[in-house]
Amino acid sequence: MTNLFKNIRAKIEAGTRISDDEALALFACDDLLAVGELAALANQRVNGNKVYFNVNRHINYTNICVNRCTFCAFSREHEGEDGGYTLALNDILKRAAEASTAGATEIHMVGGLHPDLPFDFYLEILAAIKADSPKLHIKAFTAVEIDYFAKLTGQSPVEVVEELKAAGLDSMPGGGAEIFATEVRKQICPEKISGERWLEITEQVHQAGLKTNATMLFGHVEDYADRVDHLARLRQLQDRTGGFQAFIPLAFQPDNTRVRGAKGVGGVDALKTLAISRLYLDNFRHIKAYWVMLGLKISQVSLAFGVNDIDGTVVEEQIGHDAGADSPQQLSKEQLVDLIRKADKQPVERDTLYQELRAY
Ligand code: V47
Ligand code: SF4
Repeated sequence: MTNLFKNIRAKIEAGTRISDDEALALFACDDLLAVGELAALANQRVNGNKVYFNVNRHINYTNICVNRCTFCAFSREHEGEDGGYTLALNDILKRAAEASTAGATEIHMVGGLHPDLPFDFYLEILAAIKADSPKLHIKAFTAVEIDYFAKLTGQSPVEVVEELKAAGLDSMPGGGAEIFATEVRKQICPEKISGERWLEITEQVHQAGLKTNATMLFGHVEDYADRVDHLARLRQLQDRTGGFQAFIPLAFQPDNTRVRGAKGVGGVDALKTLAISRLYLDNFRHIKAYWVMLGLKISQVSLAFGVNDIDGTVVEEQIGHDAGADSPQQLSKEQLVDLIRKADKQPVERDTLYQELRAY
């Protein structure tokens, strides 16, 4: 084992990448602190002591979804079902205006695949938010929605992205990636686009000039080899496009879901997964701890395990909370700054494209 750590340290110092086998060995090893120390070293070399956060607001316009992934406690089949909803355009605009007034720089907007809403609805939302609050960056939709809109309109994903861009889309979040391996997708999201399709559409989005993030939903039915395969495919795509900004491992929340036997993610697994992501994804500058799913304490500790981004104020979150996340709904800027400072790091407020707005 010591050889493993020695070799990886030498690779970090030489700026060469770790192999799939080494990543697997790290997942299998019990020495969390040794993995974390290496990840902290790798992070320090590119990001120094800075930890980024932003002031943002999530808007989930509808939870009606034709996919019904088994891990998703958020979605409903139709409007009449208990808890089913679709926000009216005015409600969406109200939330965006409130965000803008509160100093937000970003709207993070995703939702279910609604069977009846026309593509124009989404174009209208983008254009109306931009008209009201031109300075807000709109980070919205994922490869899953792009594929759905393409089917809905008979257009290619590239044509869909161009229309969304023209209406106001500025970048895309990293959702829908889950775990790329086909066998895992069959169990947790049989209706969702394949991992290959997610990667193909994301490549086209990058080519169209939009930055995106990438996520990995972990802690359900996948094994370590599936996680490494997921990371490997992301590293390859990033080599080709450079279009990913941040990687965000999402800790699975099991309540109200239909994933059998999954117990949720422990702190050790969460920290190890974040640290290995930092070590393996040498071409991703930012590794993000999404505090909604990880909880505040693990998120804070992760800043010593290779993480350099702690997401934002969020304000209203449905997807994780419907599945039992016990984190708060929102954090103030002051709380984020305090959390980062107490981890002995320098808080830096950023915009969506990682331009530094204020260092604390
Ligand atoms: O794609 C669904 C996940 C994602 C559960 O890009 C669940 O900046 C845990 O992608 N337990 C949406 N996770 C959230 C997302 C995201 C969040 C924050 C920042 C960014 C970013 C992206 O949530 C879905 C799915 O993978 N999800 N159900 C659950 N029970
Ligand atoms: Fe629909 Fe997304 Fe939930 Fe899957 S994760 S059921 S695609 S809202």
